[in-house]
Amino acid sequence: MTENLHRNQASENATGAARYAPAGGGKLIVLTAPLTESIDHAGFFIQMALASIPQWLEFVLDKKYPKWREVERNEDGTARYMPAGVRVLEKSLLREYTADEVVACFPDDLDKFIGPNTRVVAVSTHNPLGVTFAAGVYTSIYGSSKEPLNSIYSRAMFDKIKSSPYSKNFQVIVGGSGGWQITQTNTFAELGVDCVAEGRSESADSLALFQKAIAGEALPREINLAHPTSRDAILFPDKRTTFGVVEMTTGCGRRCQFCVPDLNPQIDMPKARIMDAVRANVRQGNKLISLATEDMFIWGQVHTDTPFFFPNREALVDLYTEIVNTPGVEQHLLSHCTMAPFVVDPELIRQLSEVLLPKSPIHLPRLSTHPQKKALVPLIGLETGSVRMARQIMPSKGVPFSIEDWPSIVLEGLRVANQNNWFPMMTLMIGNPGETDQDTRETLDLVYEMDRRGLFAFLVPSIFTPLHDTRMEHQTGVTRTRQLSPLQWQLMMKCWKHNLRPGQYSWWGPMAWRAGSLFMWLYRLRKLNGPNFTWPLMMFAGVAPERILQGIGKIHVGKPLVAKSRRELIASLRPNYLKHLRADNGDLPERPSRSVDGLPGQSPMNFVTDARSLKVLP
Ligand code: B12
Ligand code: SF4
Repeated sequence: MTENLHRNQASENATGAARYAPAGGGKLIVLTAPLTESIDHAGFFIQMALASIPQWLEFVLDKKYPKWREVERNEDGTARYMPAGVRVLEKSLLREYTADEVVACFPDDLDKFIGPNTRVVAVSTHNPLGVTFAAGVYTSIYGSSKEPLNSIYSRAMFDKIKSSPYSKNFQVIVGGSGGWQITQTNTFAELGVDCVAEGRSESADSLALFQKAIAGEALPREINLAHPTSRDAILFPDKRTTFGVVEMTTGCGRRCQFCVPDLNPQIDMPKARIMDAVRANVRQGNKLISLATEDMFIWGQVHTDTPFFFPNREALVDLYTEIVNTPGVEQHLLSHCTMAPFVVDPELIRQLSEVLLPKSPIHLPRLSTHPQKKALVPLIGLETGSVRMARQIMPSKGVPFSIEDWPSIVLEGLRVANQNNWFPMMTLMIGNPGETDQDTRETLDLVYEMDRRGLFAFLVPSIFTPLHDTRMEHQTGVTRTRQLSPLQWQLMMKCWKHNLRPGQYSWWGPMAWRAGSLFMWLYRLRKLNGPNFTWPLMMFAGVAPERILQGIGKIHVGKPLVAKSRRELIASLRPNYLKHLRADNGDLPERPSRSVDGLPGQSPMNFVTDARSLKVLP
């Protein structure tokens, strides 16, 4: 390595800065991530809030979580926990460099590690500028600035790196799923970033990039790093990660047009390696584990003889049981999944609830029937209630069922979910390219139908964001909240009204919301969001019954939906899918009168009835 040579250069370049030199001259490679993406002690939701609210509302977080900025450090000042992306990158670099050359620290501690010896400062980031979905939208509703808190803290971190007295000696490489935001906004110079790397750090290209930076060679502004194509090539960190994140799968397979993670190969990680990473987290003091995935239900069913959208019940229950029973794991949080598996295998959901509820840190006293009022809150994409729009942007979202049945899949899946104390956080996209008022009306119909049936999910609407590299990258929909139509605003506000339902049992709850929202409207929001916002806000505030607001033509009250039951959805399946359904869930069709697709006529005996007929666990 050319390290010594460069250390000499460093001392020349940094003469004026020598007095700031950290002990030992600093580290060759310093890894970091924004504080707002590294904290984990206040729970998943604080990070989501940080990604969505403007700076002037920071006091709310400070009040609720007065210690949210306090993070834990190891004795040497390095970070005790870091986002999983930093940890995998660290592990990847440790294949080539020594533990003394690579360090991962919080932004506040950068001065302790960046010194004359430093050649690379590598930043991992999820959402540095807050331009992704469900982030910018809420700041633009509530704030004069469009920047969410997350972006303010990321910019402060970049400023700190840029203003380092040793900045001439090192190059700044940014990676992680939010790197594209820097490329797309062309903020390289402003943030002091030399290179944005897209892709995984395990690849040979990634090591070559670091070698180049260490050799002092100019880096490309943008580079694509290959994604491993096999499960064995994925590295698992043996250090503690933020939220105890351990990778479970990559890719998805449902091929939604707007989705970034779906562009990655569909891989499910070996159980043994997941468990090693779980134990490593626990050893280092983490009590919380969460498996990172786009759809937890594909795990154990990737590249098998069964299509991935028929979950491998035994494998999943076994994996989660072992995780939550690992000594030291006190809490477990779900990340992402999809809706159709709730309809495909309700018994899987029941069994997972038994395993997972006792370790869930989430309590929803108004909703849960669990003795301790625990609940499971996975993230699920609802996106739209319009079949026309769903067909266009996510034709396979509901497989094995047809996308024509999307509203029924959502209602039936949510019924199964709620029955088992799962209250998902469901994202919706408003202002998709080509979205008509009729599409918005149909989404409103679905949300009203949820209410009518007493179903509950936390509905998180956001404005369509064309994410880089996706199949919709070059399409534009609504780009600013002021462009939203009255119906789109109504959908946004109806979702939030629905979300407040469980909080409205007290006599004072609805009154407080009414008064608060009217005050906010008078004080700030009517100017910010324009006239289309007025009546949706009045509906949200409950100034008059919705029927009256509809009568005077100001809102659309959702029509009752006739939805298919589980039995009817199953009856509509392609016949060759029926063999993958489990008989213990019921609702299977009786023996069809004739054979289809050359298969013998099905009777319930032909369906999978017990674990012995299933594949070997991964
Ligand atoms: C767990 C998770 C969360 C958790 C925890 C996040 C955390 N800080 O640890 C929570 C729930 C809090 C969360 C919140 C949000 N999330 Co999130 N989250 C994930 C999830 C499921 C896993 C992330 C992960 O740890 N993966 C495992 C690690 C190993 O992967 P990685 O970080 O990508 O790192 C690899 C490479 O990127 C690369 N790499 C990483 N860093 C670096 C650095 C360098 C220098 C190099 C060379 C390479 C490199 O190497 C690593 C592997 O080798 C992903 C989906 C996914 N499967 O990735 C979504 C995802 C990243 N989240 C997303 C979003 C939108 C958000 C929110 C904005 C949502 C919201 N509106 O609230 C917030 C933002 C939070 C914030 N503070 O700003 C999107 C990002 C979309 C995008 N591309 O912009 C994703 C992709 C989900 C999706 N389906 O679209 N999230
Ligand atoms: S279901 Fe979710 S993860 Fe899968 S392709 Fe669609 S949006 Fe992406």
